[in-house]
Amino acid sequence: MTGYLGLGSNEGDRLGNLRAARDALVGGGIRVTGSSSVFETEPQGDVLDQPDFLNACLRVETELGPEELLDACKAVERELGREPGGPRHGPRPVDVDLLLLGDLVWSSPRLTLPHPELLRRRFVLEPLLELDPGLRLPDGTALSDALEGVAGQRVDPVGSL
Ligand code: PH2
Ligand code: MG
Ligand code: MG
Repeated sequence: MTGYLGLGSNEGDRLGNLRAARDALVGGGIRVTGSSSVFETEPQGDVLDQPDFLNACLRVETELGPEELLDACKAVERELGREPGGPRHGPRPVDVDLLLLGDLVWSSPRLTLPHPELLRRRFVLEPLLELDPGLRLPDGTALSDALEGVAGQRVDPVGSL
């Protein structure tokens, strides 16, 4: 199945952290088939007073189920030095979010698919649309239709992953 992951970092060597996360994801049933550009982005969410993020997205191919893929993302976060239980939405060396997995609609205590914030965050829409301009949610919503509503969020391409 094809999945999409969001990478984010706003602590330490931000670009190095994103690259290390991509490298660490490979293997264990995950193949990376696409990497977006890297974008410098202003913080969104509950904590606005924190450093700018670097964000990027990956397209992956996997036979893992959603909870197993989430486990793999969390393992990479821990491997790269993120302490579990930090403030929600606060600064982090690396954040690996599962955004979409095929046409799966999923809701469990630890995982909601598609990612509930996806259409409200320009820092995931821009890299996802760069990877696949025609990408749609399982319900048919085109991601490109959401861009207009988030145009005010600062997201600047800064290079390649
Ligand atoms: N991640 C958050 C909260 N806010 N803002 C930006 N720009 N980029 C992020 O990756 C991000 C955020 C929680 O995971
Ligand atoms: Mg996140
Ligand atoms: Mg996360």
